[in-house]
Amino acid sequence: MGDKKDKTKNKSQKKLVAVSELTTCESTQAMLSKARQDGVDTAFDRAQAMKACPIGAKSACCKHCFMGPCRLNANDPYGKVGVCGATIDTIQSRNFARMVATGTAAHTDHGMEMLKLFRGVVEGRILDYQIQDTEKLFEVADELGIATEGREVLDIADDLCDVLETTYTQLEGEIPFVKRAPAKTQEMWRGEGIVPRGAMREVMELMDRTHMGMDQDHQNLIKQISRTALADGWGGSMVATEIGDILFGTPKPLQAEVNMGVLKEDQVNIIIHGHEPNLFDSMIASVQDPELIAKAEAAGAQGINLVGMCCSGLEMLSRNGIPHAGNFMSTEAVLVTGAVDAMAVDVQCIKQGLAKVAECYGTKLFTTNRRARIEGVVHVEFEDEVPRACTDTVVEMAIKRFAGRSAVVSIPPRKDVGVHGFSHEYINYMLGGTFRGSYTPLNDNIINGRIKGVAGVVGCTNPRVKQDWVHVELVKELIKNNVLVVQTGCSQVAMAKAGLLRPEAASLAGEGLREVCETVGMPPVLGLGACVDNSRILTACTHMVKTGGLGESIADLPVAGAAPEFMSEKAIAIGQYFVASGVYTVFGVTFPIVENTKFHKLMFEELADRGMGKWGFTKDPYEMAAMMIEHIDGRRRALGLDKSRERVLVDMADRRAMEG
Ligand code: NFS
Ligand code: SF4
Repeated sequence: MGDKKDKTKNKSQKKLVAVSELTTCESTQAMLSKARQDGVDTAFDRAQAMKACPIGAKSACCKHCFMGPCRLNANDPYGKVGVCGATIDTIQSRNFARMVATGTAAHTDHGMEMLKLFRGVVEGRILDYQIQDTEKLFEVADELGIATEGREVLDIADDLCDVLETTYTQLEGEIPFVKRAPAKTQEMWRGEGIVPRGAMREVMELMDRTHMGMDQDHQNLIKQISRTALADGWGGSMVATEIGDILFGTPKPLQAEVNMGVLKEDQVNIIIHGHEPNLFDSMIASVQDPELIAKAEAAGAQGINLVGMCCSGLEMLSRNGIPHAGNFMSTEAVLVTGAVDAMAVDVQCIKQGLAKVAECYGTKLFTTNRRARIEGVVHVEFEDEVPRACTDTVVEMAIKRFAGRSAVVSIPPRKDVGVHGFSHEYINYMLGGTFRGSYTPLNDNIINGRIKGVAGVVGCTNPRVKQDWVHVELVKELIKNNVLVVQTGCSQVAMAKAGLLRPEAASLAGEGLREVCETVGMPPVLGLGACVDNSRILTACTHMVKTGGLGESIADLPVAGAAPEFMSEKAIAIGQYFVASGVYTVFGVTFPIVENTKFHKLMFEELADRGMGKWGFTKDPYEMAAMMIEHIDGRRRALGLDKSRERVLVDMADRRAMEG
């Protein structure tokens, strides 16, 4: 027995992959090595020990009823069917549908919470937050047909709440932001019958249709899948972004620091990790409270250092320049520094594994949201009406932990400065200049070929691939080929650490893109914020179409999207709303559909024939870049833009001729 145990131990130790193979983030590497020395487990090592189930990875199994669960053979997908007779196409489309339903539910639930906060502010019940961007409020209200002339801000806001609420609750009709999309894109959606009614309605119907014995035609189910995903992109996520801007301010470019070096050994370090900006905003107020600062100083600290991680970290990085310690795959590693006195989490992408790591290094970990608690972790409930009750408590506990710090503190020194906080509004302003704020210069530079096209590179990091590596190699390849890159989520943090969000990174771009970046003084890679801010990319695409010269629908644009290291169901929902909006979207890591099946063909080819985008998949960043560039070139050819690059300033008549 003893022998056997030892052998197992040796075997699992042998399995440990060099940290340099697991991540290109040097801070995370250092902390992973330290964790291993300290005998602490992280998701990186657990991923090595947990072999991904190949049947599940391909979505070839079904557990939608208890005549099963049923497993089909991904290598012979039509060789058998489930007990009920379900084919591979039924099984994998239903599984895909549920991922989209979950991802959409996550973003729309987040959006609903934002709306609840907004309403509380408007009705005067919530006093700790205010409308900070009235200009944005007016713009959005105008766009949605709410009268603004001569009316009080709060009256307009009140109407806006009612209109935006329909995004979620409406039983019939179209969600409000559908009308933001280009007319031809809307027409395509209506033709397909996939304009969302309300997100709650769509998620419910999608769940219903994936029950055993319901929709068993993947060609029919894809419609509800797309409709639900659109309720996320043009619904839940878009509302979350717009309310975020109205309440916390529309981001404008600013310099900020990213990486673990933002932690300070001689200060009380507090990390906020999650997705909803209200917790973070309240924490900003708490750490500025003179009484709490005095308490920190009395405990021997030089001050209180507030740092973000993941998506709410990105929201506050973009809006307030709050430093950011790292993306999803660094959240356990950062605790290994021993320097984190408290980490408060709210919702989404919070690994349960944090609890153990926090315990090992004496970090006080707090859950704060009633929707996301972790067994054994102290819960300090956050309430919009009295937000400081939660965040002040967290600060006090952090100070206590600082005073009694016993863990060895070892902070990787690196921090990377970059420019963050772009928005579709700012792209307007930046490229257009103050006098002609418009997308015309962007379109012109695409038409004249200096910029080949635009790529959105977004999404998670995943321990099944080398952290940050696929993101960074892909983006380098894209900008080298004159593709302007826009970023959100954990990908943006990877870029910041690689120095690609600095204007100087223009030197890595192709000649045309470099010229544009140097003229404007912008980086070749623009950070737009959190994952819900992918909606900013939809809005930017819409502006490009409406500005003219690049076709009539989003599907005509020379653009492409990618989530090269995705891990979440939210990412699947995002991918599907981009595809349904007309964007060719390539994912890495793995793809949950069996190749050489009808559903695969539908998703990877046929959707494009209906005026949508389509999916692509590869793990290799260089191949991914090539696929995206090939698509962009194809769109340029279709628009007649493949001629000479010196065709500067094309006039409207020329453009019409090209389109015709
Ligand atoms: Ni997006 Fe943000 Fe990161 Fe992925 Fe998670 S933090 S919502 S899901 S892992 S990008
Ligand atoms: Fe098997 Fe059909 Fe039940 Fe799925 S729904 S578990 S395929 S019997």
